[in-house]
Amino acid sequence: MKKTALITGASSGIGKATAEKFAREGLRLILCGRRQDRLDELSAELGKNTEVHCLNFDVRDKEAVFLAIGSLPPEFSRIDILVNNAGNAHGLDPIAEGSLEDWDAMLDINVKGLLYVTKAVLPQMTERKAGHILHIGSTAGKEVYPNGNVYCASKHAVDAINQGMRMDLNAYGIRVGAINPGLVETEFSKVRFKGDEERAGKVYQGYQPLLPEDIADILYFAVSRPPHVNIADLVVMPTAQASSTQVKKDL
Ligand code: NDP
Ligand code: 8X3
Repeated sequence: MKKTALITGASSGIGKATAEKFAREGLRLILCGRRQDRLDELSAELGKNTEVHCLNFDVRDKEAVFLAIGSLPPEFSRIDILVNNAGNAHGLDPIAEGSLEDWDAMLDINVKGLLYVTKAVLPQMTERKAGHILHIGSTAGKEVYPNGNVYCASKHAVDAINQGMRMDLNAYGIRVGAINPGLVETEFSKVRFKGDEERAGKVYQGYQPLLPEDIADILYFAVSRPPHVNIADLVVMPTAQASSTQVKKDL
């Protein structure tokens, strides 16, 4: 039977590439994000291959999250796969200089938003005793780097939530896992540096970063394993990267 996947943050980067990969593989899709024009464009393209439904909500807004997911038409209301991908870094400042707005954004989106979406999707999974939840964590959830403070904290929280959720949903047979990428060239650094394209571009210069498609392929690998196989926690970096602070650059 055709599976349905809900992807948060489908309007760019890893989420968009995942939607494209899943569509090529014939999954039914629920695309989530705030930029409606991006969602419309992607939906029109992927709609040539599969059924697509778009939901526009800010993951920080818990009422909007529950309203949107509760409003799904019957053909999309059985969600087999949830990809908790929406998130970003905001700023890269020493703790004494960090902005409260940036800290709120990272904790509210990357941690609380992920929880709200999961809470809204879970009841039909626990009822059916089936489902698959994949979190996009980060190497920042495995190690802390200078000035990464709150972003790293948010991704360490995702790591803890991934482990806790796997334990709590074990009795239901629901698969829970995380893919933790290192440096992937997306709009991530543009958002982190508040639109400064030059500074963002430098993050990916002098080496081959991961592409969002590399992560999409891994996510599809995870969801296409037989039911007894759960990719619980996977770290993936560009070959040029050895840790958050060690990247071999040819500059
Ligand atoms: P992008 O900036 O390209 O994509 C981020 C996505 O998240 C967008 O689709 C955006 O959609 C969505 N999003 C952001 N804030 C909100 C919000 N408040 N409500 C709803 N959706 C939101 O970056 P990436 O693709 O790189 O990031 C995806 C995930 O991957 C994030 O969790 C990030 O932390 C993680 N990651 C990224 C790495 C990298 O190097 N790029 C490495 C490791 C992890 P919209 O603006 O339309 O709402
Ligand atoms: C994104 C990768 O190294 O900027 O999570 O934290 S990094």
